[in-house]
Amino acid sequence: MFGKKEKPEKREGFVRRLRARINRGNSWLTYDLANLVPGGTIDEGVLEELEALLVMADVGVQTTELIIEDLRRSLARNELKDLQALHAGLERSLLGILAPAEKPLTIEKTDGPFVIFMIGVNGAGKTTTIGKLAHRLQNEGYSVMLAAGDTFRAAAVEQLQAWGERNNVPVIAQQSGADPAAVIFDAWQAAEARNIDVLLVDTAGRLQNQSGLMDELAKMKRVVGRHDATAPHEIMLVLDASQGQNALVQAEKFHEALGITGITVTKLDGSAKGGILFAIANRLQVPVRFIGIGEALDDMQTFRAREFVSAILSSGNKDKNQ
Ligand SMILES: Nc1nc2c(ncn2[C@@H]2O[C@H](COP(=O)(O)OP(=O)(O)O)[C@@H](O)[C@H]2O)c(=O)[nH]1
Ligand SMILES: [Mg+2]
Repeated sequence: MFGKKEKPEKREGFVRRLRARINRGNSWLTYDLANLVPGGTIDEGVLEELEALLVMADVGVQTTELIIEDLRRSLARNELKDLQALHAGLERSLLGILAPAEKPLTIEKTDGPFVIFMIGVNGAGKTTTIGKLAHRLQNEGYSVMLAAGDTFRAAAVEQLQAWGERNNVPVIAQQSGADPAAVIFDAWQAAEARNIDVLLVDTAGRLQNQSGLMDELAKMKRVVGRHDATAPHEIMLVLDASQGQNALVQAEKFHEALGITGITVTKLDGSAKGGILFAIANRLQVPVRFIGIGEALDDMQTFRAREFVSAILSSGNKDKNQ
């Protein structure tokens, strides 16, 4: 990485908002573990209730199984004596799943621009994430250019141009209906000519059919590879957390067709659950780069496993971890 680091004080504000926004709604994320254990004794029944809560929170059956099995082993070893021990055991288990997914995006020095494709279904937050990421990369000292590869929807190009103006970065676009591969081909040349560090490529989320979309994305990938065989350097899948298990199904399809290298999970503020992050980390084994908790520019930050686990285990305002 050749840019500057993010500022710690920004990080603190984000963690506060993450805690506040993720602990909303009627789910296990707001659930006080104490309610599970009225008598204070941890037994198989408590673990079963916890299991149901995890599944409801979109952690997914397989991943939940992993967590409960882990706790069951602790129970058998008499390590879950009280609520505090259950809390600690759950925290350790959740962290064990999420920690391997914590591999922040680093912008490597490349011959041409470092190319990032933003892919995902309509409405997942691709264009917004590009806007936030452009802002962030500029703060870190990188020069940025945007490519309007979503030529399918008429408003998509304008939306990206608005983000370009807001961040004061150039946007390469053609009229809607143009071949997105041609847009990317041109954008790469423009970025190379202007010595741009990072080229952020917006893409469409829906075509007439799924294979049409995958073919289009694969063609964009090939075309940019003609300029630079190492590009795209990152294929970032954007997933809407409120889609729950559906997000995981989408991810598997995109991964199979294109080989994703990173994930951004958006709208954790709009989801009462958030458990999908554990399913993603466990099932896909692809790094989670960023998480989004709102529409503002600084509502997206680098994913940190420990921070996330601590945020979801803190129950509302009664934060026992602090
Ligand atoms: N609450 C919330 N809304 C978001 C977040 N990220 C994106 N959005 C909103 O989701 C909607 C769709 O985003 P957009 O970037 O257009 O999705 P795209 O179709 O994938 O490009 C917009 O209204 C965004 O403002 C987030 O982290 N939290
Ligand atoms: Mg878009």
